[in-house]
Amino acid sequence: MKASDLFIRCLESEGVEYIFGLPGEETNDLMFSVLNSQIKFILVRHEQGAAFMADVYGRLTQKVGVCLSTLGPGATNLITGVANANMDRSPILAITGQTDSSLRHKESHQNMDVVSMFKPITKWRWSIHNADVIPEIVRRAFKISIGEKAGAVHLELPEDVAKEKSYIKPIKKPRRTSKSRPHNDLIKNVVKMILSAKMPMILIGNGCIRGNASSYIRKFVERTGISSMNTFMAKGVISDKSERHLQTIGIKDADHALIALKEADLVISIGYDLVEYSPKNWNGNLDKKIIHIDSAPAEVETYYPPNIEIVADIGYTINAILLELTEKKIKVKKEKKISNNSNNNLDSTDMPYFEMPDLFMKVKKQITERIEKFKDDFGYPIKPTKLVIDVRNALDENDIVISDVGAHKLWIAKTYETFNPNTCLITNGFCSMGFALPGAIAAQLVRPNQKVVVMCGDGGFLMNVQELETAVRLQLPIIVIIWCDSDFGMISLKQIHEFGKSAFTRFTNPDFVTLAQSFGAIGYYVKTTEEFPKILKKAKESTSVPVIIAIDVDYSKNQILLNDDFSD
Ligand SMILES: Cc1ncc(C[n+]2csc(CCOP(=O)(O)OP(=O)(O)O)c2C)c(N)n1
Repeated sequence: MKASDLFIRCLESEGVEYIFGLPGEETNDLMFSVLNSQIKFILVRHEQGAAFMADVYGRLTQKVGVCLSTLGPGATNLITGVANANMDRSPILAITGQTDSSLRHKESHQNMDVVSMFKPITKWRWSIHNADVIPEIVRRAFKISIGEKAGAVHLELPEDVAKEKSYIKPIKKPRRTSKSRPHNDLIKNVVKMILSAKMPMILIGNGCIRGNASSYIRKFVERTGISSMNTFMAKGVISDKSERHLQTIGIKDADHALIALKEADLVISIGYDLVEYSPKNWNGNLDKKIIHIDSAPAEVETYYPPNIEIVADIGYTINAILLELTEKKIKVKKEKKISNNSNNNLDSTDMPYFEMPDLFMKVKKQITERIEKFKDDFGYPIKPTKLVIDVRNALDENDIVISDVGAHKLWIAKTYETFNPNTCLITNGFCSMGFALPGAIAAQLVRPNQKVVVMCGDGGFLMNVQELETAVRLQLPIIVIIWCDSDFGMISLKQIHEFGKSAFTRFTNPDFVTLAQSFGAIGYYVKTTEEFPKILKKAKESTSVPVIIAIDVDYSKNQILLNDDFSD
């Protein structure tokens, strides 16, 4: 078999459905191998878009998303998206072409050491030197990418190697792999710590989404009464409707949830990635006990010294803790009868049950008040929380919102109520602007029956606006809501906070309606707040055409994102 065919057969055997990419001369053998395969090639208009699409594909499917570019400039264009996926723990494979091996050692057209460029932004990378090793290398790449913590891998296939012949067959991936179970002694110690805590708090991170642990954690919270909160990238693991859930934490000094977390004496962190939110913010005095539960060991960090570290499957671990708590039949706090609608045989009345502390109740109330404060405010430009609540009301629980990066992201993280995992996607590790529009294309491909809504700033929208053509070509009815302020709002906010004025952040916008139309999309510029829900309703009716909705946003209260006393 020709090496490029073998490479694509190997991807098929890994279950790859899509390759997002933009070809060059050096990838042409691969392109014709894809043409003869089951894999769909999604042509993009900039390689960065391809990497963001692979990233969101990886987040939603928990399979490796694949993106492709040519050598040199194509590869460097991929880099931002690959770094984003890697830091946000999304499994992706980046494939790049390369010049003929006989030219590699000397100055030659577009020849650069791409593998070295990908070193700091991938878990593993390799240049394939002969056809016979392709099955091993591809299998290895997929195994490393999906292994916890998931991330990016990179493979380079030089032009001449792609034309070689090989008799080697693809290596089959295992049908199932075992998950590690926690050690019993550690579980006993965890239970002792929980039982002696006065104000325990569960801190939920993105590892719970990757580990499909939502149902276990919901059961745990319901049975024990322990309050919880999540990071930006773990929205929906616990429903924001849960009365003990203090929703989203992640703003440095100004965070409702932080007020509560600072008072907790025990933090049970589950699938928490430090890249999202530094523990210094909540454990600056080093006064917390910490139980670390994750599928990977804890990062070494001064402000995050776990008393107990359990490295095992999150679901198994939570179940084991619940079982141990039940077996102890210790009634520590005032016991309550609590609903038992889950599927194991635990007797809920035997569980120790934590009453919600007054402070946590107060914080939950303030969070709800904040979300709803402007729900009937029809001032224009629209208030950020009004915009968010209108979008929430327009969507079903399983529809997907994808946020770009900027001040709008903080508003969305803090106030977009999320009820299920992977229904509000935020990039919060690498935080690259321009993520949301390409990401929505991948989301709509894998979730054709859910509405997919992008919320982005007017800055971030134009960073990957070219992918609107991809969305139109693929007939994807994504909705893009552009928060307009003619400013890199997040940056001017920080500048004004520190320097008293802003510099080099203002710009002018194109006419978003004609821009949308020129791509073949539908465009609206919402000019009154009353109109917004009506336009959203109309936008939802589109079944095959992307809809762009631009709306002016009142950013005058953005400073509360930095020094929030929550009275405003
Ligand atoms: C690719 C990239 N460039 C720069 C930044 C730094 N940055 C973070 S937020 C921001 C401003 C975003 O502006 P806009 O998209 O208009 O959203 P807003 O803050 O106004 O809501 C910038 C420049 C970044 N995160 N990513």
